[in-house]
Amino acid sequence: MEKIRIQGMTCQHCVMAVTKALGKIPGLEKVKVDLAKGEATFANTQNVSRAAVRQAVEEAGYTVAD
Ligand SMILES: [Cu+2]
Repeated sequence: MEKIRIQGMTCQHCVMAVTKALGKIPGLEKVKVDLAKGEATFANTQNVSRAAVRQAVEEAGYTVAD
């Protein structure tokens, strides 16, 4: 599993939005977003680049923290 830190999530709607954004990326599976920790974990089955993951999160309106 890979883990990213996400900034800007404040409620379950944010969690849903990020979960949906990541879930749309082919090759990302088992997406789980943790609001309290500000983290998303997922199985990256197709070597999706960090940049692509970051872009999806940012398009949903949130920020990936390195
Ligand atoms: Cu929210």
